Amino acid sequence: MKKIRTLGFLILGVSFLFSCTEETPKRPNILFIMADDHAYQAISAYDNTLIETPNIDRIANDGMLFTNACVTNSICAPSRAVILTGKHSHLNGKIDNNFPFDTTQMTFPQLLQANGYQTAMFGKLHFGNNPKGFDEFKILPGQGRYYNPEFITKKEGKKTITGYVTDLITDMTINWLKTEREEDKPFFMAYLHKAPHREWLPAERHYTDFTKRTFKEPETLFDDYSGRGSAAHEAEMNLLKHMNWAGDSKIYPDVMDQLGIPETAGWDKGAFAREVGAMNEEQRAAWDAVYGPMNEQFIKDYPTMSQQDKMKWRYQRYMQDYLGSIASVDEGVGKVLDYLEESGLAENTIVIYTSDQGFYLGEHGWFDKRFIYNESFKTPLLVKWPGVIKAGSRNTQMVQNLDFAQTILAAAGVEAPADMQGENLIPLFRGETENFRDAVYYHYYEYPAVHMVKRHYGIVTEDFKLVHFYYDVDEWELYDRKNDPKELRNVYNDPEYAEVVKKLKADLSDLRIKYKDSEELDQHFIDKYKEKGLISRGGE
Ligand code: SGN
Ligand code: CA
Repeated sequence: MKKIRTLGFLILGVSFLFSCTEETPKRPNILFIMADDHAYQAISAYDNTLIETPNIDRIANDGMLFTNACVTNSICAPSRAVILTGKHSHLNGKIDNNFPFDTTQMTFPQLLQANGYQTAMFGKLHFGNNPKGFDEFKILPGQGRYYNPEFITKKEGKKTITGYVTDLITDMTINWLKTEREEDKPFFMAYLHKAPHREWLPAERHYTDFTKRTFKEPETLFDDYSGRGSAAHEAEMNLLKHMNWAGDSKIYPDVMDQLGIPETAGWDKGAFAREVGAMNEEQRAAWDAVYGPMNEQFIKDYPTMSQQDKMKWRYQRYMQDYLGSIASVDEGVGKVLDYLEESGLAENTIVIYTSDQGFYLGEHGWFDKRFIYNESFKTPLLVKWPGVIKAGSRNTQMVQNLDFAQTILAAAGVEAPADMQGENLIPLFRGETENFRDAVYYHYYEYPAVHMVKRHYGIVTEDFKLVHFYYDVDEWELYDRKNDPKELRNVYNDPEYAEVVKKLKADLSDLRIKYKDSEELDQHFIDKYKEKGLISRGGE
């Protein structure tokens, strides 16, 4: 009798197991695509004034475009640390590009791997140490190079590979999907582009087309920062004053000498030598064939150019190379999406496209990022998940890169550690928009450092942005996002906004408590910074 009962239970158990596997959908693959410094203004799904990105747009056409996605700390390595740990910078400790990432922390890829996912990472990580939780990786050391870059590989040590970085990363990604993917496991792939990070070198096939184009100037190109505090005035991100002539605008060092143009920064010509100097003879000849005539023209024009002409010229040169380097990112994304479709993987693969932060494309006369102001605070986010996200949908809520870890873990059916601080975005994917946060917290630290953007933290709601700049100043700014979308008027001292300031200060204080940030921690990171004697150039 006992035996029969046991057998009965066994059969029941086995059939239950089978019915489970029949009904439970296969766990989704996850393709996480991130470009470095890719502004939403340079993705046509957001705005096609500057460039068409038909392939990146496919993700939004087949899925969801987030129009209010933002970061918690607008700079490269800290953003990546927030993404991997699901914790704000003050808790994961990677407050800027210099402090090392504490690798004893739990990151979501480790959890995916431990729960049966096959994991791979190709491209730019920028941590100073190797990623944990990956079966395979090939990453660039630090910032990496555009031409003939070196890679740190998990299995073959360091390798220098001939070619153009964006295309190499794309090839590695597709190659892994084709030849190394294990059919019986879901995968997590981190496909991470260096482009369009400074010094913005396009692929050869885009030189001619992009250097001929003229781009629409932003309305605030000649911003004088009146109506704002000392942080905007003192930032060193101006296209005319702070962009390198050789390294960024690609004026040959000897042409600078001939025209008597001094280096902008101590590494101006050095950056040119590092990037353009890494080309082989053939690549260099192709580059010179286009950038040589551009230099010739500049020699003729420069002596009669006004300051305003120079600013306009700088903007066009910047956009030609920045957007030119995005063209190959878009092509690469297209190839990977095509492969997913051809192989039948697309149906059960979540595709996420984002950047480590936003970027200024001449707005306020700037390049670079760091500020809580819109162009650097916001980040692109496009997500496709067949069967879950309705094609062509849009979400306007305040989602953050802080939310990625928990969202990805939830999609994989893996429980997120209780100390992660983000939100699971899957209800938003399904179109359920109730009970989601209505304010986000932001904190930037890397100061004094390259670009000289002061330390600040703040709260952002759909309607307002309240910011506190500290360390060597004690200044507050308030922006009315609805009535002043370009953020040109600090209304902090305007009596009409006194109530708003009072309420937002209280909310900001609550957010600091909620996320476990504090004045003691602000001071702790200042002390650590001073101890190290850091004046950073951004983690070379
Ligand atoms: C380098 C760049 C900076 C940039 C930092 C950080 N200068 O230092 O413009 O802000 O990287 O960028 S460069 O002349 O050396 O290119 S980040 O994306 O890695 O945070
Ligand atoms: Ca970046």
